[in-house]
Amino acid sequence: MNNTLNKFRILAVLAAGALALTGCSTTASSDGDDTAAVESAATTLTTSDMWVKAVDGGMTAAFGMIENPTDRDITVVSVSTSVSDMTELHETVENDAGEMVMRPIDGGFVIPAGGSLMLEPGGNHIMIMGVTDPILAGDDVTLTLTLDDGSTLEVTAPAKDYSGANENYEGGSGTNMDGDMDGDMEMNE
Ligand SMILES: [Cu+2]
Repeated sequence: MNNTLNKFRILAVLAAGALALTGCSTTASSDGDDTAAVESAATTLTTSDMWVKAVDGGMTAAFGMIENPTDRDITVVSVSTSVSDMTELHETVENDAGEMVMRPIDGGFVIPAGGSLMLEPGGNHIMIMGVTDPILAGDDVTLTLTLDDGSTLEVTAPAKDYSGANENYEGGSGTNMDGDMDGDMEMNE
């Protein structure tokens, strides 16, 4: 009987603890001057070495490092930019023919808890399409990352000249997406 009683006491303590936690977070989010307020994902993620490939028009991409120091995964669900209203989150995968192709990634970019995600040519990247005004090396491009908790993170990414990052779009059969690409942005290599 003693054992049963102890078990009950432990459960009661655990339940009280859970209630205390719930109460605490409720207070934090409804009480603006609570210094222990829950932080949004946007205030905890850090980015470094963000850049955009300079381009005359058409398609380009943004790259860089995103780090997540928190103890939970954070997902980038979408990105908007100052240079286009057409963006996608892309991964690069090998297709059935053994070619590396890029395509929208299911579920967005997951930045693992305590880890990082590298966006780089030939890998994951932020695809920017339908660029109408030239993006020149040295221009600052604003990227706004929307995260899975609804918070947004604004990042400034300078443009630079880069001759790579000419991946084929999956299912594109080698044709230009908008017929408006110059020689620097051929889809076929
Ligand atoms: Cu892409």
